[in-house]
Amino acid sequence: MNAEESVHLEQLMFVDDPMETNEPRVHAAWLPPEAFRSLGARRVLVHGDGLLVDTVLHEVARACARYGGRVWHSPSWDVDVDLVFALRGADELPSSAVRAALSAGESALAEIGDGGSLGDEGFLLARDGDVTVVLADAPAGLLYGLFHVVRLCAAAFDSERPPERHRPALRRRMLDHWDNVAVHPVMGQVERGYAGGSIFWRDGRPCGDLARIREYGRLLAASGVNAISVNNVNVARTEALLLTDRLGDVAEIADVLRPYHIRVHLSVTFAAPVVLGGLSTADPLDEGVRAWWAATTRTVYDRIPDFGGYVVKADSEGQPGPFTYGRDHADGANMLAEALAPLGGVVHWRAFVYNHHQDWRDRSTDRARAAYDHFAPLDGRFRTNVVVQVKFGPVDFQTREPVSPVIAAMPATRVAVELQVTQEYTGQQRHVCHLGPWWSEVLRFAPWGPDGRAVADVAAGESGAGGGLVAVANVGDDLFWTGHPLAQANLYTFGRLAWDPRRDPTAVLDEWITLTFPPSATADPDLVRRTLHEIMDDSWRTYERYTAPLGVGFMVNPGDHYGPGVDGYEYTRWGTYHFADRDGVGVDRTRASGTGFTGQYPPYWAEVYESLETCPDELLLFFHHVPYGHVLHSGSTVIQHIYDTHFAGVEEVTAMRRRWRTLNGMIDPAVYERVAERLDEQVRCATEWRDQINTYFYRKSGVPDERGRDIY
Ligand code: GCW
Repeated sequence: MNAEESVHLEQLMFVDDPMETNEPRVHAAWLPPEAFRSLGARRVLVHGDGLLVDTVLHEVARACARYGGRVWHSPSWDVDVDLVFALRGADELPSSAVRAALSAGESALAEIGDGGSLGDEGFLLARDGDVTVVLADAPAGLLYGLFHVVRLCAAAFDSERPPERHRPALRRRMLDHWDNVAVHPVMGQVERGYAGGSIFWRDGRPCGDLARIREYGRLLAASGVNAISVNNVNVARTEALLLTDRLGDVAEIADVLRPYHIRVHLSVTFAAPVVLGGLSTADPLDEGVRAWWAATTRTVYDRIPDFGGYVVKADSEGQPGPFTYGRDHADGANMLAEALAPLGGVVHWRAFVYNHHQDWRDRSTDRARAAYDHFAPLDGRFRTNVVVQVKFGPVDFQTREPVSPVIAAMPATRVAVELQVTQEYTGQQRHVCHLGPWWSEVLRFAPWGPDGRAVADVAAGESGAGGGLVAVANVGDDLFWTGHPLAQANLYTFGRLAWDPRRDPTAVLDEWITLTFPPSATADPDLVRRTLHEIMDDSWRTYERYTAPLGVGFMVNPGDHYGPGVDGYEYTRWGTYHFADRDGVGVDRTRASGTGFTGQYPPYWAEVYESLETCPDELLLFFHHVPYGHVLHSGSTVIQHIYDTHFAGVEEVTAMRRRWRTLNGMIDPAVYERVAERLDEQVRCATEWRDQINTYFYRKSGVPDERGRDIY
């Protein structure tokens, strides 16, 4: 070893002591130091160069410093190792042992691969005798390979482990932050945020905690997320400036996230040429407007060369858009796409467009129809770097909705599916509501019928050209990142399902549990694992049971969307109604007698949803208005189902709380206390839901509960 190498090694062994003072003092989520024990006790060689390889090196060095392992970066002498991370195509190493391991990796790849390419982000993990080999074509693959080794713990070093090749199913795996730069008078610092302030912005300025943003990037990389938008899709005056005067603030975030392979995107206002550029119009067909966007976009890329692109909410809920100029969404999106195309960027154009000034007396307007009515006719008109970003359901992130028909209606368009990790309608991170099973159902749904392609296939697109998966983030400056510590699992699960939408959500949850509550640091790991599964696995269905019944949706308090408000939206302009009267409840969306929404689906589902006989119980009231005595496939009547599920839901929440209490003293007391507190609130709120819903429907229908339980 020469002197220079030895200095380098010293640094690698001791850099970044985890106790150093700039370490963010926040909960470690799914990357506690303990999760790195197995890796950190090994002799590790990292081979290759570049920013992301440095990140791998840094991570390994940190783990080794803690757990006694060693790390080398492309050494020029022979070393004995347990684990090799290598970029294919990097220079040959003099070490014969390492050369042998690498060539074993290559042969494993030839055996299981299809010509050997691992892609931009993929990696291979294989065993060669006593050595584990991780190979990648590109540095990002090594980074993802590193976190795979962390997840596997000791299993990564199991000599019997067959070779595995991993590649993300979706190219873009993106989180949208609805964070405001300036505090919004109604929505606050983070719109629909339930985890404190923003990690990016505070009171009109960058919040300045770059260590925390870096830590966030690290967590996201370990889950598989590779893109992020850093401000709310509702873009107000201060936020608009991020595109120009305040671009430096965005660049700073991009610099911090780059080592974790996360590209930064920006939500922009369609009116930017007017509000920022001083032009008299934002007409997308105006030459001056196009030139303004082109020049502005070039400036963005000068500053942030790997900038991802724009996110746009246009002509929706009061945001400006092309309608003002008599243009359509394709005109608007294509103009931005034209500015971004030469620089490699995309525009995520949201399809969440509907009339939010509806008259509740008007039964012909149906909010569920709106996105399809606006966008399906535009299929084929969008440029290739436009991604139409569609909420997974036709209404608005409800606990239960059918899948949006737009997803199947735009074969000539790149479509991204948008999920909501922030729990706006699913308990606002005060309730345990693990959304993995719900997202998995959505991603596996086959819009053309059971034998056809799934939603995940549309998001993936032909040879990876789809729009990907996007979700609204649930993170804030809270100590636990997500307010409710168990809501971290939703964030983790989003990333993992975006990487592989076919994964079993229970297995993903299990992975999260192992990382977050490492067995080696837990008194009774089996009990902890079992209890968390009992509490979380079915918690989305539990939440569904005590809230709006049978897919009818909403019934929340207007404004903040928390807690029961059965008629809260019934006579408002927002277009979300249930139409309950003394005889029945539900929205008739059939072609035969209703709004015709069922006709927006391809034939298979159009028929299934149209007919009372075949419509699935859980969506019955989304598609049909039925009498309270209507008998469900389950054999129960609608009214009895409402009573039964609401009583059951509260019992389940009470059981969750009881189970949680058995973990007292077994896990981090701060986590224990925070969850315990939130479960008290969940029991209170679920009880309120149960009693308000049951009482409402009992008073409307006059039908008593068969089992004579308390209804008021
Ligand atoms: O669900 C609704 C929210 C709005 C949000 C909107 C959207 C950012 O209540 O707060 O605005 O969706 O998706 O644009």
